[in-house]
Amino acid sequence: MQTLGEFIVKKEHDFPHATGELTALLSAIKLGAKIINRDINKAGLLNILGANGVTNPQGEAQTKLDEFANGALKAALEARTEVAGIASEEEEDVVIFKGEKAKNAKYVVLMDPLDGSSNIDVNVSVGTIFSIYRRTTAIGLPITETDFLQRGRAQIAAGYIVYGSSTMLVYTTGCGVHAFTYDPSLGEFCLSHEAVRYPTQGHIYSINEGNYIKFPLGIKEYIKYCQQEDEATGRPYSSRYIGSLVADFHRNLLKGGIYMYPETASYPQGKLRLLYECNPMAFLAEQAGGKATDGTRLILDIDPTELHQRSPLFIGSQSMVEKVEQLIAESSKNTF
Ligand code: AHM
Ligand code: MG
Repeated sequence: MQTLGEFIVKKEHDFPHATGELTALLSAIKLGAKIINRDINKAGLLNILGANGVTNPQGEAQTKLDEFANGALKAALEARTEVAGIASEEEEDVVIFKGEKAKNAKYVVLMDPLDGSSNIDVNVSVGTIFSIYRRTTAIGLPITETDFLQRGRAQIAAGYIVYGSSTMLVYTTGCGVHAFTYDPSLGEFCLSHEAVRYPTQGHIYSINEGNYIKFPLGIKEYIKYCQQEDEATGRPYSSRYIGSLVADFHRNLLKGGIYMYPETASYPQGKLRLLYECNPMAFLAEQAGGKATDGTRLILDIDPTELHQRSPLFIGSQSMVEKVEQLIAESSKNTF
């Protein structure tokens, strides 16, 4: 059995100039994940379910657990010398850590501390998403928001923790995707899936079909395509939608499938956030042989302009993403 810590150190030895800083940073995320895992597992007993009466920067109701998870991860990262600052779905502005060590720290971290948190009150899987970049401001100077507004392609590492029937941490540093299952009796994440790849042919599509009427024509056509019978591609595909990006992505990664959150009349730019939801998942998808686009552009090639920028997302098995792209290209986009 190999623990996450041992695995990361072993991988670090593959890079001759590695300093161990990224390893230490990933350990901080691991610690934050363990704390979040501990508390969401007994959320119903701790009076930490439900809303906290605050709205987050996107105007969405924040839950007590959103606030708690944000605090836990932020504290774990701030305690380290490797992180200059963070950006979070739950924070209006970037948080620039104070002190000399932060001024000299190499990395910035973007995160969605508790994705799908509206599911937690009913005991459905939720997740934490993280994305790590090297700072762009020179070492020794205070970082600014610009350090966070980098293309997804520049990510050094990204991953998620899914708090499901078991808790798993899945990450990439650009050398494949590796998954670790949490063993609560040991308090350790242990390697369970090395070098994960999407199956060649997926059979699952995940989308909130309640929004069907508001979808662009290309998406409606793709849904029809998924439902048509065809032996060669194994259609009709199964429809599976949890409403937790991390959990839907995770299932589709292991079984083969596509997750879609297109632009709709209610969300003209899509619902998901480019920097701390789409980019990290896109990095993982590409590393697992899949694809992630906003319908026309690769997610990882989009130049961000705002911290909480939204984007449509089509992510999963390559052939499925390419099919939806084809149907989007063939149809007019302005037919809500
Ligand atoms: P959140 O970060 O506020 O939880 O929102 C993101 C979530 C995703 O996890 C999920 O896939 C999507 O929103 C569900 O949205 P909808 O309820 O509109 O289908
Ligand atoms: Mg989210």
